[in-house]
Amino acid sequence: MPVSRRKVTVIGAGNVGATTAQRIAEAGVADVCLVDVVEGLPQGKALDLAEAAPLHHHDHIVSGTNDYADTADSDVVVVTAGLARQPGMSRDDLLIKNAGIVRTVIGNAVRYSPNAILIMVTNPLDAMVHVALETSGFPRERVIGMAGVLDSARFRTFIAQELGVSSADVTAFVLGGHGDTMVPLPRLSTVAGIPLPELMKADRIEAIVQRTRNGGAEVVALLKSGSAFYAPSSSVLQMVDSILNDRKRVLPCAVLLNGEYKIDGLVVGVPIVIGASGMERIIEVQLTPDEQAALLTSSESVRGLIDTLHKLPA
Ligand code: TXD
Repeated sequence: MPVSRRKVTVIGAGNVGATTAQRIAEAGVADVCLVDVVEGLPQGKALDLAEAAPLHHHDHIVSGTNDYADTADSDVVVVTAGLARQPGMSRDDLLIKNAGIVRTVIGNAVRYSPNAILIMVTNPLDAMVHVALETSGFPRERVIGMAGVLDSARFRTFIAQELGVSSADVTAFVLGGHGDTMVPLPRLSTVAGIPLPELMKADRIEAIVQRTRNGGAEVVALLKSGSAFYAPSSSVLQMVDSILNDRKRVLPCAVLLNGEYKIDGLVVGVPIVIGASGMERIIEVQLTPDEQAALLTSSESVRGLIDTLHKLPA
């Protein structure tokens, strides 16, 4: 009986991309094709990862390329390609440069993998999901942004550290955009089912929420150059694993809303059921007026970025 091997293409062989490739192969989830514009970089990292296979007891093929023909028939395409913000570069400059990169890589990738599920990682995340939706023409079910899994992992880590409990018993509910405008919902976050406000004072919760919002910047400040990649790549792995093994995990992901949460036509982080067909369902919960207002503010910041992009020639 022919065995069909599952294939994930990871575009961008930098910190997040290469570590994602490592995690996917070493978790035994799929073969990985690593792509970059820089010649030799994806090939070198893929060779190094392939040589680790005997030590990790997996048989997955890890390959590296600059040619999209090699990415053909991928089940999932993860996009990490992009620039980091350089000194003197505004957020808008970064937005415009990365939008150009994302348009190019998505155009190339979907030509060879028209049925793939796209997972976007490049920042500014929510705006890049819009660019990927427009460029690919894919339905919203197959274009999903990674941010909420990372934000909620950070939130869970800080809650567990504060309470001295296992992070495995902590669940965190996070809505909205990535970073500054993220909307954590402490009343729906729990420790072994116990609502967080019953275990922690409001001022400590607020301090942890702020630390979570600032989670990316905290790592950048310590590293001095480059940004977080271990927890981001673990977050991508969770999403890829839920898709390829049809686990139907309930994970916070950035998807296009068509009226859910009273938001229409914007990409926002919400809890979704993620499985073999991508985003299978959006889970809507009743929000308090304050929570709803915070979510709308978060989504409006995404609208600002989209408006900037649409004012430019494509
Ligand atoms: O939560 C999240 N979504 C994020 C997002 C968490 C962490 C990192 N986040 C963003 O992911 C970050 O702000 C960047 O926009 C991306 C990638 O971060 P990474 O840390 O991996 O950046 P690197 O190490 O600079 O890698 C980027 C690679 C690099 O090798 C470039 O040569 C490549 O992207 N690149 C390209 N590859 C293919 N095609 C094109 N056009 C291209 N341009 C650059």
